[in-house]
Amino acid sequence: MMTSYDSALITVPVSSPLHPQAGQPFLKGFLMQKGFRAKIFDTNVKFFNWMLKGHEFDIKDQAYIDNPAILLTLYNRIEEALAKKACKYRGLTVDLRTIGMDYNRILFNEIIAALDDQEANPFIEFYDDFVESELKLLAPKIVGIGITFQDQIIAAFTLASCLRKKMPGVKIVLGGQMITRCYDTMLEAGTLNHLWDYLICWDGELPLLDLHEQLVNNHATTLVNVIENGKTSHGLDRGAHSFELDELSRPDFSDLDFDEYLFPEFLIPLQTARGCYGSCEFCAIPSGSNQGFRERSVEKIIDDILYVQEHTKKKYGRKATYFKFMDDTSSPRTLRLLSEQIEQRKIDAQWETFVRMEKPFENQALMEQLYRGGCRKLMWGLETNDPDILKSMDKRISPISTEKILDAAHNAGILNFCFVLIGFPGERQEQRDRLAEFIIEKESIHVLTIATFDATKRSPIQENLLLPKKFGLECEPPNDFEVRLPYTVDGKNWKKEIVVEAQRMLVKIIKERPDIGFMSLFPDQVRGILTERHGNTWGRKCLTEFGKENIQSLLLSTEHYIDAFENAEEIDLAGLPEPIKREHQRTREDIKAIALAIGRRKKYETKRVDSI
Ligand code: B12
Ligand code: SF4
Repeated sequence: MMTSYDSALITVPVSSPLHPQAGQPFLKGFLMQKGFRAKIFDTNVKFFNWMLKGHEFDIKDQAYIDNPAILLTLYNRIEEALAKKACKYRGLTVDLRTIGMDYNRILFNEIIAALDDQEANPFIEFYDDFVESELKLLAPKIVGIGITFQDQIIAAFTLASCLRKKMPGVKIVLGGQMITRCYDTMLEAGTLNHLWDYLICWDGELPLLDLHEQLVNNHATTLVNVIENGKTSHGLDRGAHSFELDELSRPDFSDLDFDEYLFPEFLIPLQTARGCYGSCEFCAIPSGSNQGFRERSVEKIIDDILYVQEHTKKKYGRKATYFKFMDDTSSPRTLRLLSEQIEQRKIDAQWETFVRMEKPFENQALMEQLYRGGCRKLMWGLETNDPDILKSMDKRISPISTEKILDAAHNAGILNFCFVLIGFPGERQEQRDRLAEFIIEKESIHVLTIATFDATKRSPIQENLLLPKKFGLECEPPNDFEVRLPYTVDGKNWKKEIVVEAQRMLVKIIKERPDIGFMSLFPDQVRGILTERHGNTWGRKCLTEFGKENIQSLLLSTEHYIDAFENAEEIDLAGLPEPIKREHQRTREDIKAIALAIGRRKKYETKRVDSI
């Protein structure tokens, strides 16, 4: 007999199909610990496998790791197969990182329109089948749907719509970063209200537990950070119900089938911390979690690793060895203690994480310790090397320290991935040129991604009313699922200018540093594992061996892209390097929104002038 469940927690497409997302295993682990029966479904990876039906890829073949060029071919073949299947739907494009649809996922009305359009929306057929053949059998009282990325929005509401038809009694709970950021506009518009019963904001563990107490055990509980559909007041407080990571015994991965992921090894998401103690002007990441920087104790992180290794050994006959800490930022102290434990206890585990350019990392001995204790890749918020811009950003790092840190990590064998940010308001061309030179010369930068400045909802620069005057920044109020707000700097469409500048900079960098260009062809998730096998300069080594032609065609298509972009021509995305392809969709969306906003403002100003 099939056991019934209290809840099903569902990851929806599209996010990376190379590994599971972290949210659901954390939520399930906590609910199980409190005595509730929850089951996770990663319908993201199931959707990718559904799209790839009929194509055979021996994804677990270790030859992929031995030879990065073969791995690259594998991912190209997968993307070709995805593109072929996507053609069956009007306006659909799907690759390993993004989805494009005929409907704008950001606008509530367009989301509603997508829910009944079988010709354009593949999720209708996909979820009809999933709900009928898998979910109904479990008879859960609650279905929780996580929406972390904008790319997941249409799939999430298609699932909700299907649940309303096929399982009308089930309570639909939405949570995750998109809900935390956009619950206000959702409530104000009400357009999607028939598709959810509860929204949960910030960390989900405690509010979801309260909801289980109420809906499953019929206990009267005060709901904090839960929005009940139909009620006019809600107990929302980012400072309350903060989840201390040590309250969790362990995240629970048992429902996931790691053989489904499009990745030769297992990549396991864990966390050493929640929140961030930085307060960079442009960044909304800290506002996505409850207040405070909260760390998991090293002892518990080690337990998580050992438990996952035991579980994978038992279930798949081989243990997981590669871990990714899905932190906003990890502290130097915890990473040091963790690496000491891994080394002393001879645990076969490698890991990567997100870090701030902080002084303790300058220390060569610390970096070597981190390497011996499993660290293979660090993702740094470099942003720029210009001291004035860093100060305006309130980044609290210095260029001198930055160089020392990158060199120390490089010398220790760790792969340095840098986030670069172009176009912070006030930035000048000569500052960008110096940054490009710095990157080209700094061989200890192995790979990077260049983003352009966004006025992000709930970032300090957007929230602080005094700052717009200082930076000449003016933003439109957020609508619908908009998290990057249309903005102008000194009345100009700054975004359009800096997007082109960022692309030019990327081309210049790739030309001078084809090793960076080569590495950027690979999905981010495989870079750390390739470092474990081939060292942190595998980009350079492979380039001489196989990559030159690849890079040349990459450069040509990139230059063509920039011309096409400037002239607003139709663009062929195949063959572009990852950072440009990824940014393309959202850039197009943003520039459209900004142009509309400027148009609206001009209309308003003309009206005012006319009336005066
Ligand atoms: C690690 C990370 C990545 C990794 C892995 C992503 C992945 N596929 O899992 C990498 C580097 C690959 C990545 C890439 C991107 N990322 Co990212 N990433 C993060 C980061 C730092 C942590 C995410 C995480 O796992 N957190 C840990 C888990 C435990 O937290 P959580 O998911 O938030 O879940 C908690 C709650 O939200 C809630 N919750 C979640 N689901 C549910 C469901 C229910 C039912 C309930 C009740 C509650 C609930 O409870 C959970 C536990 O408390 C976040 C920042 C952040 N703080 O979230 C950005 C973040 C999610 N990324 C972001 C972005 C924009 C991207 C990219 C689109 C960037 C780009 N332009 O390419 C890509 C897209 C990747 C993709 N297609 O998969 C944005 C999303 C913002 C938004 N929604 O608009 C964030 C918030 C950072 C930011 N810029 O502000 N990212
Ligand atoms: S940019 Fe990084 S360090 Fe700065 S606030 Fe955001 S997550 Fe924290």
